[in-house]
Amino acid sequence: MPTTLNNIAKQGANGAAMMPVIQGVGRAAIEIAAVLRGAVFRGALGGAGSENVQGEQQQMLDVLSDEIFLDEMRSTGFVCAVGSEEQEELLVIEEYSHADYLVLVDPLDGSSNLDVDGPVGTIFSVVKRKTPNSDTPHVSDTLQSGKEVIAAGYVLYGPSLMMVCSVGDGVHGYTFNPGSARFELSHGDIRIPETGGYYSVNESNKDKWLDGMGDHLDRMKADTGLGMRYVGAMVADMHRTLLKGGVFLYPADEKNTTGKLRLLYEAIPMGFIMEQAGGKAMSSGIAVLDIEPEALHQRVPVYLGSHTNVDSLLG
Ligand code: P6P
Repeated sequence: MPTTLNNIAKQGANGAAMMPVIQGVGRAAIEIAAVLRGAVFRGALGGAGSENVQGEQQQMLDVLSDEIFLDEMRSTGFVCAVGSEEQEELLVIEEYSHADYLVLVDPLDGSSNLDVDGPVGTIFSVVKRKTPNSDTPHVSDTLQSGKEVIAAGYVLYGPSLMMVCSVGDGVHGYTFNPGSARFELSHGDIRIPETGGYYSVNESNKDKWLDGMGDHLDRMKADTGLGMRYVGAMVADMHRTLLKGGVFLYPADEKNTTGKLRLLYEAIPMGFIMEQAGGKAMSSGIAVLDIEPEALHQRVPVYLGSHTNVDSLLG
C-alpha cells in the first residue's frame, strides 16, 4: 500500500498535529495545479493589473492561488491566521481565530515563469501562536525564528506535481499520482549530497552585489569549476540543489539592499528543509533559522545548500 501524506502523522513529535495542515496544503496544491494547467484556455495568464505589498506586479494566478490556499487553510479548522506574500496584513480566519497554528505562505512563487510554461511553486511554513487562544491572532505571532517552525515545505508545479515537507523529523517528498488522485511517497528521507555540482544564482546582478559577494563567487568558481543552473523560481532551484547538491544564493545588492527573498515565507521554510536534509542555510553572517524576524515581509540575503559548497562560497 503506497504511503500517502497520512504518513506525516507518524513522523516525530509534530506529525499528528500537522497532518491536517499538510493535507490542506496538498488539497490546495491539487487545485492550484489544475488551475495552472487550464489557465491558457481561460485567459488567466498575465497581469492582474495590481501590485502586491512588495510593489511587484501581481499575476492573475498569484491572486487566485492565494485565495485557494487561504480557503484550504480555513477548511482544516486548525489554522487561525495566514501571512501571505500577496496580502499586506495578516489574514485572520475568523471562524477559527482560537486555533493553534499560523501559516506563512508564498502561494505562487516564481509566477513570472508562468507565461513561458516554466516551473513555479508554493512555499509554506507553520508556527504555533504565542498569543492566548482567546485573543485575536496578531502579526507578532508570525515573528518567530526558524528554530520555532513546526512544519515547512514546498510544492513544485513541474512535469510532475510534488510536495516536499518536514515536520522536524527529516524531509520527505510526495508525488501526486493521477491514478489514485493522491500524493504518494516518492522520495523518502531526502538527504542533500555533502557536495554538489552546481551553483545557482542570477549572476547578471553580480556587479551590484554587496558584502563582496562577487569576489566570493569568482573565487569559488575558480576553486571548484562548478556548473551553473538557474531557473528563476526559488522552488525549482532549491529542489535541484536539494536532490543534486550545490549552492543556491540570492545576495543583497544595490537595489535590494537587505536581499530580495522574504524571510518568513521563503528563506525560513527553505532553510528549515535544507537543515532537516543535512544541508546549510545561511544569510549574512548568521544562520537563516537564527534570525529574529522583525516584519512580516522582511527580506534577507540567502545562501542555501551542501555544507561544502556553502562554506566554499562564504569562505
Ligand atoms: P530574479 C521569484 O520572483 C523569486 O521571488 C524567487 O522565486 C526567485 O528565486 C527570485 O525571485 C528570482 O529573482 O531577480 O533572478 O528574477
